[in-house]
Amino acid sequence: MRLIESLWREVRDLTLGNTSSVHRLDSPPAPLEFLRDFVSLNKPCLISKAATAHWPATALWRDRAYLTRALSSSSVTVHLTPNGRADSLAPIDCSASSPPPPPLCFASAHAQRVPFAEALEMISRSSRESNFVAYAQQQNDCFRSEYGPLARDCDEHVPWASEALGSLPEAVNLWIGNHFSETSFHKDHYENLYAVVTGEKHFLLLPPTDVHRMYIKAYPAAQYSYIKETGEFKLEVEEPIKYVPWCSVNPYPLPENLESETANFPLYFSGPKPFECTVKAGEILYLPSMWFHHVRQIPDDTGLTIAVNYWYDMQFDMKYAYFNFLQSIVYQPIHEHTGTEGEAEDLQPACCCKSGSQ
Ligand SMILES: O=C(O)CCC(=O)C(=O)O
Repeated sequence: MRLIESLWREVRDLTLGNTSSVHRLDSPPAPLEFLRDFVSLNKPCLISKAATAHWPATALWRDRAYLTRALSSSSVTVHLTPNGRADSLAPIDCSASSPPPPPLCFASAHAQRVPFAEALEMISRSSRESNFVAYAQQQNDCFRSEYGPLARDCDEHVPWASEALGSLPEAVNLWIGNHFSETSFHKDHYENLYAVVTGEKHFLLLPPTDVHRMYIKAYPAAQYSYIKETGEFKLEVEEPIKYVPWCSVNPYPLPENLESETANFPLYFSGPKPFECTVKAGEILYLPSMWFHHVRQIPDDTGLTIAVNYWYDMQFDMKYAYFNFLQSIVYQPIHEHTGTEGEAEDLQPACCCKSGSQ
């Protein structure tokens, strides 16, 4: 068994389990249980609707009239992209039609602050036919600032998590999207309590020990700008060039790209299946720090998926140091670059250090 593959298996055998499902809890855990069985093991869990049964939001936020009334004098930030993939890889030059494929960049969405009612309209209008997809996904504690009037509809923090982690959340964010908004694979340096309020979110999860399966590479940072008059997007690489380390894997390639994607990213496509978790309205996912996650959403009959997440500071402890060390090791099975099947190369120290959020 190759060295890194045996690490992936061992982590599943010892802690995470060998199925692709996430451990479910019927009621919120006691703080000690949460700390002992999940946080210290860096293991996700999904907590049933009992976790948010007392939140007014679970009933009120299905009503758009309520939301627009509550936020009638608020303006909020929406992120616009041509395809719903904000903070994601995109071809630098979309006009190139023949091989080889154009190089990729890390594209940030066009961010725009608009009155809440307009934001909701833009999100609802987002479709394959519209010329943009809008996603409210500002990650700067926006729930307590831009969406302040809604804060009373949810808990200010997750009490059993705050007690277990010994702190209050560093940031609380609100997410409003529809079918077309998608978040690409990445990881965060936070303990994340992710509550879906309306609709559903589908998470693909990989533990930090599977880092090599994500093919993290440095991509030039680029920025979309949306030109309202023409309804077109411009994607420009930032000057001076700045590199962002980002995961290269798209877990849902188009059928015509499946062969090339599986050939380019064999460690992802032929390794253990990622953990999969659909978080339904009212449920809370504990997404441990440094886990890679990819997120899609299924709106409810009002056409929206709304979620609130609580980011708690993680401990920069020995586990963090081990994961960083693991990530710094270059690992590529020989057949990836010689075309021959066979044993993986020995682990080699990386020749350069990666930096940034990945
Ligand atoms: O809901 C999403 O689209 C992404 C959530 C996420 O990446 C996070 O909470 O860290």
